[in-house]
Amino acid sequence: MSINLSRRKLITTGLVAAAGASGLAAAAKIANHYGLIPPDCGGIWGPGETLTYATQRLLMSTHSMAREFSRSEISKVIPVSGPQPKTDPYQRLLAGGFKDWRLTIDGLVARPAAFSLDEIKRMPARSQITHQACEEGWSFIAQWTGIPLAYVLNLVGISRQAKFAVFYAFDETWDSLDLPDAYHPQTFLTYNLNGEDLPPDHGAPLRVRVARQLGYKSVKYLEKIRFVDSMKHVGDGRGSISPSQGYSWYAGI
Ligand SMILES: Nc1nc2c(c(=O)[nH]1)N[C@H]1C(S)=C(S)[C@@H](COP(=O)(O)O)O[C@H]1N2
Ligand SMILES: [Mo]
Repeated sequence: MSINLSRRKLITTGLVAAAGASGLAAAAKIANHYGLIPPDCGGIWGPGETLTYATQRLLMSTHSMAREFSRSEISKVIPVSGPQPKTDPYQRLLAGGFKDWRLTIDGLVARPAAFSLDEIKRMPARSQITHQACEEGWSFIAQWTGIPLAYVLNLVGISRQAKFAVFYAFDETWDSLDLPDAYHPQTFLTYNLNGEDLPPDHGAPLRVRVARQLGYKSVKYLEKIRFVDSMKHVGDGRGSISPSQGYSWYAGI
């Protein structure tokens, strides 16, 4: 542990020193050596993104926890960003109470699966009362109930080559998490918000909840999770829809 910590400190010091002394590109080189390059590193903010992601990964234990709140702190108003898809097949599934909806899990897994909502609700549930912040400046505290994503990862058996979990939604949104964040104990698949079934505008029937990153990482209207070894050939290769909208793939807070 102490070896790990001092090694981590050394690398971080190196990163920060390099960033100051010879520019961000040198920091990116160090991060690359340790496998800490985010998928969107090629953009104009690339070296900066790398520094943020690598420094967070090295400074914080991968299991450092987001703050949890008490019931009395739950927000009265919960804004919506990205309302329910108006298109088929989402509206058809919604009209049918999501009986025909399945969460597909495929890619680099030992046992690909297609779980129904009932099957997911029978898995061991957990709750968290956490803060969700939108990149546009508003935020709220709410209670989310569902299953830790780690539970599902263990069910399907992630292969050793897998490095990212990619989330696909019924709208055009897609995003990904690296495996440390996918396995993080506060990363949930949730079907219940403040004690009620997840309302359609908040992501019914199932959404991701990523407590340690900005709201846009918490993908709503989930359809599929795919495990891949690289983000290079997924979408435009930058890890999520966010870089094309001016936001970084890694949105740690
Ligand atoms: N599928 C999908 N997921 C999404 C979005 C979206 O438009 N589509 N918006 C994101 C953004 S920008 C934020 S801030 C949160 C908002 O969650 P809320 O609408 O439940 O408050 O959902 C995120 N997940
Ligand atoms: Mo957002």
